[in-house]
Amino acid sequence: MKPVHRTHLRRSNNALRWGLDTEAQAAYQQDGVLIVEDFLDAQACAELRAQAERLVEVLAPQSPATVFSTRDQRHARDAYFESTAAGMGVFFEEEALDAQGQLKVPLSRAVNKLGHAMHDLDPVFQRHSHGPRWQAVAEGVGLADPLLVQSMYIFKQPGIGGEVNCHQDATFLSTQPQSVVGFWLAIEDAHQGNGCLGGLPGEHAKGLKELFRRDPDGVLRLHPIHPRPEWDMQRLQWLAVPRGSLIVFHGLFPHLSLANRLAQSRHAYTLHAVSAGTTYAKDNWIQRDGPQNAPFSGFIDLESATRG
Ligand SMILES: O=C(O)CCC(=O)C(=O)O
Repeated sequence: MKPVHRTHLRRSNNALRWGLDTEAQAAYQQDGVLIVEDFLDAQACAELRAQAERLVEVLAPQSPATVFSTRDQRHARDAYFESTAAGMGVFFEEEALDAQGQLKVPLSRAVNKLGHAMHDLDPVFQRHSHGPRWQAVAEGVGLADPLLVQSMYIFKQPGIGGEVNCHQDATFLSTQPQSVVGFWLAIEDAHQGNGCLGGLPGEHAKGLKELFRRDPDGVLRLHPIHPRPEWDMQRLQWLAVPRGSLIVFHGLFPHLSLANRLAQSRHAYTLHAVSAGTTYAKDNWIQRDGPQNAPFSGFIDLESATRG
């Protein structure tokens, strides 16, 4: 089995623009996944990490103990979860709370993730989520007109960082035609021991398995798609990457991560973008149509707007 392709962003001949070379672009089309090493430098990773830790301190006291688990859908019924579609909130690890919802571990070790609009609402996350390098990767994988829909900072805490079941991101963000792309940035070295990402190269070609959407009664539910694709788990590859690497994957790329049972965390920052040229589903859980919500930003339009 050919390992997932690894590449670096390169300057074009006139050195004005960043880009992915044609081999990397072809590998992404074939596998639905690509690793871009040295995408973000150590300083930027440290800034994101420090800001995530500050946000936990600020946001945790206002939040109900909201546990996120892809194994069940409790979070879907939770008003707090929904309020973070265009806001920011903290979600706790299942194993961090006792039956009464009290923390069993220090707060800094208890949070599963932050979500879902730090890229628009927090200045540090905003700065590191936009710019020509992001745009170059998006264009290289065929997303010329990206709109950023959500961001998550995932802590994968030492000892208790929970498992993420095999899923496709197009399940949670639907466009016609399908256009979602996931950008997964390693804030720390990620390897099999601390729960790195794993995925099934090539299996994105089999189509979508499930759709998470708002039903007419207003409730978010998972619906199976027919015919239901069967994934070949023999194709599973663990995507161990050093800090600063970006794993970019197609919305239909099946991926997962195992629990982190080591004493070492595995922080990651993820962004999901869709094409502005597609129809964004009205029953997606994230909507920005309220009068108080800013529209989705692109990787570079926000940057040019703030530069004036
Ligand atoms: O970081 C992880 O463990 C899982 C992340 C993920 O599934 C995603 O970004 O879509």
